[in-house]
Amino acid sequence: MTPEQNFMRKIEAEEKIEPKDWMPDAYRKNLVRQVSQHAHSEVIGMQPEGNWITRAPSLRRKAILLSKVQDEGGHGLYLYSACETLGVAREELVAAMQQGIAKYASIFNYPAQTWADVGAIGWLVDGAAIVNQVSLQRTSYGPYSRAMIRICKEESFHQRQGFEIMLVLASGSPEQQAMAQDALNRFYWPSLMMFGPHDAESAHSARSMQWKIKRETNDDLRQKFIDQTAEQVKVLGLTHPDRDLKWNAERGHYDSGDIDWDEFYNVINGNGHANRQRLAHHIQAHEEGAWVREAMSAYKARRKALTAQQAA
Ligand code: BYC
Repeated sequence: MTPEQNFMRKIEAEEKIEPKDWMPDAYRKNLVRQVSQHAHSEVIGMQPEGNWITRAPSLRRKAILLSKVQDEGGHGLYLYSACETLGVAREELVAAMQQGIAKYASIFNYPAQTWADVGAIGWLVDGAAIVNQVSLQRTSYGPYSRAMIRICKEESFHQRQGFEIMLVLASGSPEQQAMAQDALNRFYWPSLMMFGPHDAESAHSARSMQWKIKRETNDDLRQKFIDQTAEQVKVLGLTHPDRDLKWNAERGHYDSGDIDWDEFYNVINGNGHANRQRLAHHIQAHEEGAWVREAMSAYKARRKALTAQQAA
């Protein structure tokens, strides 16, 4: 059996591919692309909500938000580590993102303007992320799959805290209800875009499905999210932003209106509301953190020298 045949045998038998296993170059490259972009999304995704930590309306809300934003940073770190097992250095990955070569999820280029936006992000953005990530728990690459299992546990808490913020606002004063409705209106469509272009337009899907990097297509996952969100909007008593949303008994799913793909491509090509600000902020934080990385390297070198001295 050739290494390629053995690789495909494992994929078909639902065995995980591990870092030291043989894998086609294109599989490795595609994984580095997806996993690193996933990591960048987690880290850049800290910014819209992070901006609200000092303005959260109560101590309880502040503690929860602080912890949620830290979780996202942790997700980024697991994912960078998973990506490094494919033979790339974290510095390279971060540089590609900072230079605008590697993408991150388009949703994080939308600003969080009100406290209700923090609720909508937890509910819809983490909600969309979970739908996708639950299926990625079964991805064929072992380290990515294991990172997803842990991340999903934390994301479900994030989604619930967001929904609870929305529930409180939606059953509050007329001003609070209007704020919740406005956040839903602005975040609903960009959340649908998180699943990527339609399957027919998706450059990587066919290959990724064949290699079981992706387990469900962009459109199938988006449909799951549309269906679950339609019911949640009813619970909140808000008006659904999609006027064309209609239950289709034959399909057993909701039919929905068209997504504005021009907006999607405009945002992923760097022209969203906050693209420049997000990257500038990341670069600044990265530069300010240089001394931590230097101190860690110096400490590691000292430990190594000490161990060598003791062994001599
Ligand atoms: N935004 O061939 P396609 C979180 C790009 S964060 C930007 O369908 P693929 C959270 C795509 O990369 C969790 N770009 O690609 C954090 C490709 O460009 P390149 C985020 C997008 O990879 C903080 C091109 O369009 N989750 O939960 O097969 C606070 C063609 O697309 C987007 C993940 O990252 C987009 N929305 O499928 C709160 C999930 N969509 O690379 C919450 C992991 C597409 O050729 N990623 N593009 O330059 C995936 O599952 C897949 O990569 C995607 C896209 C479904 C996103």
